Amino acid sequence: MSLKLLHTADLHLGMTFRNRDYPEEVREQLSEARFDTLAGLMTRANKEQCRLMIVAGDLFHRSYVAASVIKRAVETLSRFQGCVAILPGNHDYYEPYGSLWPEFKERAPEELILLTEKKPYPLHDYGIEAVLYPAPCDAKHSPTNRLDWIKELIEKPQGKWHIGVAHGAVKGISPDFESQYYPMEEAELAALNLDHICLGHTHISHPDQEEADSRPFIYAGTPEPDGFDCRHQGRAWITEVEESGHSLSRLIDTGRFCFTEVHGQIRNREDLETLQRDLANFAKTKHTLVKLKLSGTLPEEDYNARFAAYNSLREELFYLEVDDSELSVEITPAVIAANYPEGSFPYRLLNRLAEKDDPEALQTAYRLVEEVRR
Ligand SMILES: [Mn+2]
Repeated sequence: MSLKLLHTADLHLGMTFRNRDYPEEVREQLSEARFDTLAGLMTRANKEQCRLMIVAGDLFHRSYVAASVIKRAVETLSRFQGCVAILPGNHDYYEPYGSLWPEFKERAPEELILLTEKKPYPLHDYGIEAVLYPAPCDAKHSPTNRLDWIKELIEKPQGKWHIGVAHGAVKGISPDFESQYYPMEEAELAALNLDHICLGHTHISHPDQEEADSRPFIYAGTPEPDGFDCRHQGRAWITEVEESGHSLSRLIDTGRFCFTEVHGQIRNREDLETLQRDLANFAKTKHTLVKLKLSGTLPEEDYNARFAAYNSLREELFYLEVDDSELSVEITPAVIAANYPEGSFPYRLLNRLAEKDDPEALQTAYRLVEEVRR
């Protein structure tokens, strides 16, 4: 019999999304989605008949969260029919005298196992012939990882499968410029000689492919995207470890919201309309948050009406942010005459460029003139 498990991490329950100027309602829904996604993971894991679920850190966004958040997390995780092993990450790190994990433990049934100590956790009592080897975080930052105790272990306990669980940055995969996120090396992880290692921390799954065949370690990525630097649609792994120790993992889609950045090069009203249509179509299938960057030019009338176009698009999308600092009005002799006194320097300069039929130079000159005027 093989061991089938669901591997997730970085749920960040209790995240409030104050890092950006979102409307309150958007914030609430983004924050709520993280619970829905967790519930969806339970349903999926039950349907797939997984026996184990591993949360490789940052189940919570902070090491202090509201009691209601802890309560909901415990309730949701308890829906899983197997056992759930939860590692404290660097956001929800373990402090023996902190309130988070003791409160969690108090509410949790025994099928929810907290991996707070640096010791092997045999799962025989839960009917699983596996042993877990956790590297729990004990602070927000650390220049060293918590794998040492596994390296120093003289003898592993009896078990069919030996599985590591760690949270932090693997060099070359998860960015960590100041070496403060429990840095780990690929070779170091491979040398632990475990059948499989479930990692958390970076919000992007690794390897970046649908299936992973007997990798020493894999990163879960977040199951629910949390910002514009997270372009996937929410992911988790279902891993099957065979009797031989050979493992096969496949990525599953798990998220609700989708963050995307779009660059639109506009020359006329049709371009803007096409862009609007494309975005609206895209939004039909997903709850979409869009950062739209526009550049180019629009005829004066359309340029002046652009806010109405943004607003109608805003109705189609869950959230829209527009940066049109590089979009400008199309300069024509009529626009020049309306904006500058006849015979003035800008009037003469812009008209001369308009006659030369060099729209790019004309637009640049217009932008410079306007900058000086401000
Ligand atoms: Mn983290």
